[in-house]
Amino acid sequence: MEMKIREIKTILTSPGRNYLIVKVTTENGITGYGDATLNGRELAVQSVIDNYLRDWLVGYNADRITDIWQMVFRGTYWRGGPVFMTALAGIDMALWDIKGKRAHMPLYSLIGGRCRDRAAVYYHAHGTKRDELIKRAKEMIKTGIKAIRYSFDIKDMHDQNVFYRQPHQDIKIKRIETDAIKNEGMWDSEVYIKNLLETTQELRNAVGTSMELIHDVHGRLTPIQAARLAKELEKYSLYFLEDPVDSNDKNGLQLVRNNSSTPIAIGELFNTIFDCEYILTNRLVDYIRVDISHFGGITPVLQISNFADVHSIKTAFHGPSDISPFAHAANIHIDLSIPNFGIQETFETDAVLEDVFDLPYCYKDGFITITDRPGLGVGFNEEAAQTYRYKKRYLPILRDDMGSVHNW
Ligand code: KDG
Ligand code: MG
Repeated sequence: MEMKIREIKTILTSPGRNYLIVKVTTENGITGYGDATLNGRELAVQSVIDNYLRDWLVGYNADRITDIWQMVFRGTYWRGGPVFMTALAGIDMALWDIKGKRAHMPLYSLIGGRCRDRAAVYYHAHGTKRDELIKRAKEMIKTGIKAIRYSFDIKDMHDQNVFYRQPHQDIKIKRIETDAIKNEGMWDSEVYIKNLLETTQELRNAVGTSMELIHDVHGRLTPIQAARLAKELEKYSLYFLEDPVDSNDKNGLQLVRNNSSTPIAIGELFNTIFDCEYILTNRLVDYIRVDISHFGGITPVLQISNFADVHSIKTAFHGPSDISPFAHAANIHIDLSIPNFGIQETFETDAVLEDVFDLPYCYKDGFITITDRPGLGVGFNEEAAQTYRYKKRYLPILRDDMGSVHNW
């Protein structure tokens, strides 16, 4: 069923934080939207779409999603990389949105139909002090939340007060630069490991077994440090430990695996199926958590989910606040329709987001469901989006006590 692409447009908006949205319109006026947000590199992705993909893809048949995906990925020789794959993801999601709108079907129906009624989610819980984190976790249990990713500011990083921060949270950080959008923090892995073990013990004692606990190391440890940590954490029964080592270090991951039974999740930095292949075939992880916007979109995420299933590995797709509701909705449609879904990462939605996006999903008792609106099901108010102006912002940098740059 031929239906040509008439227009491809990018929209930058910042309701609470920056998002890059792709809008694809067909010759008969059907519009589809996708997420092409890459935190800190939004303008680079926008340039790939506006200066390269747009003129090329206009005139192609919007129905042929796999062919367009193959053409852009395989056909262009210089494949991969986060900027390019995020641009491709934005287009891919918009084309699936169009297909759903044409068929009058939600995405989950198009890709095989529901396997389940609702999907389990985990939220972020952060405390600038340990008792704040524990208080927060207890409050979350009362609201029905059943799983959290916990993080905290680390004290005593060389006696320099609060240094460490999660980049997506507005907490105090030492500013080395005067420019408000460039931040540097200090990192000491041994201080971190000690703080993490103490915090995990207190948190587990406080919440008992009524809450699943997840921690994200962000690849900041050496393989031997990560192996020691994963082993020590066994007694607290984490749901999973995320990115214990640099995700490119497959042998490092193997060392962690050989030394501990703490479940492992990895994947948000991967951009192609080839980045995951060794890890999945060798069963080095229990959960694959690729990011739909940085992995090329719905088409390759379905492929990697099937590939993981063959190896008895479940999914836990990346779902932080720095990807837009189009990506979150796409995640949820997939969560509901693949056999090997594990858990979905999410965050507490800022009300300002709903000035721009009409969300089709809703959270209840630690689970998420989605409406049966066609396509991705997300409403987008373009006029409102224009009023939230893009603000340039860099991701922070970590240094050790010698001043050397540490893994992010
Ligand atoms: O932009 C960086 C974030 O996406 C990342 O810090 C979030 O690690 C993350 C997670 O697991 O959600
Ligand atoms: Mg992570």
